[in-house]
Amino acid sequence: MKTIYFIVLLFSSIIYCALCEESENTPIVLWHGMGDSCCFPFSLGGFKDKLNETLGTYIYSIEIGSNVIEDVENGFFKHPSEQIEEVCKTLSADPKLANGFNAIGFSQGGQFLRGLIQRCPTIKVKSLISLGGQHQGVYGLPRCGALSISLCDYLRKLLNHAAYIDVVQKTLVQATYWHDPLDEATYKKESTFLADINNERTINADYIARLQQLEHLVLVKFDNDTMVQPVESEWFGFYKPGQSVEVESLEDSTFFEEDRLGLKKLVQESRIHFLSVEGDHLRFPWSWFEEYIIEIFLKNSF
Ligand SMILES: *[C@@H]1O[C@H](CO)[C@@H](O)[C@H](O)[C@H]1NC(C)=O
Ligand SMILES: CC(=O)N[C@H]1CO[C@H](CO)[C@@H](O)[C@@H]1O
Repeated sequence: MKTIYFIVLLFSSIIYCALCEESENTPIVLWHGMGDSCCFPFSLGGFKDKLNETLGTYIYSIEIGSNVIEDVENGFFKHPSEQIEEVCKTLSADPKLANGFNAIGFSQGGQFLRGLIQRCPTIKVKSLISLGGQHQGVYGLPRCGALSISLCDYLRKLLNHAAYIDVVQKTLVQATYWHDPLDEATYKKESTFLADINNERTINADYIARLQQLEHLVLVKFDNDTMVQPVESEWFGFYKPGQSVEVESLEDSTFFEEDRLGLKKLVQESRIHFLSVEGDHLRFPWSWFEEYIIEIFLKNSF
């Protein structure tokens, strides 16, 4: 009897260890926000090291261009579609990512990663974590990252008056997700990035299929965000059309009702998660990130 018990114990520990090996944590790809870069030690560089320490897995932080200066500039001036194309090639060629990865987007990096998932068939993303991403765009840029207040002001005025002019759409990244609720028709027609990845003009069935392959879509909203207007965009909500005061949630929107992006399925299957955290744009305590993101979405348990 004792021997059988011992053998069972031995077997279960062998099985246990086999699972142990398999439960190595999934690699992670990071996409930084506006005014930031892949690798500043005080922001994503440090974040990457901390993640690596905690999870012991491969972390790749996306860099657009050949150095951090170009990387920051490209966050303002290189069209998201070009950025996505470049990133699609880089990630598809990385053998360490071939079995799939989790993706974490910071601010505009959130909607760019979503665009990447929808457009790049040669990568496999398990879950997308969007930290303050603007999935219905912005109608206001009260503060804009590393730029000075006066430059931000200029940017905002420019966007308010000229966001949908061809040359601005082509040269200013933030114009490509400028969403004017007073003129939805022009936004849908002229936005060269957001209106496309949100299927506002036509329904691209590939976009829907690829988004629906995600295990989880995690949307994090910063309750006291002073950079994003309206902040509900971080949860796929936006202003009700025709005005810029009242906001509506994703589930109350026509966009959801028409199911333009196939999000109903993700909602029904509880694969879309609306998380909020107190604090300004991208200001979250590491302890919060560990408890609500790492433990739940980034650790492979069995
Ligand atoms: C942040 O926003 C929440 C929800 O709107 C509010 O309850 C809280 O008091 C705010 N915190 C700060 C520090 O402003
Ligand atoms: C940048 C990076 O991903 N570095 C390391 C993270 O941790 C693993 C395992 O400890 C290393 O193999 C990576 O090179």
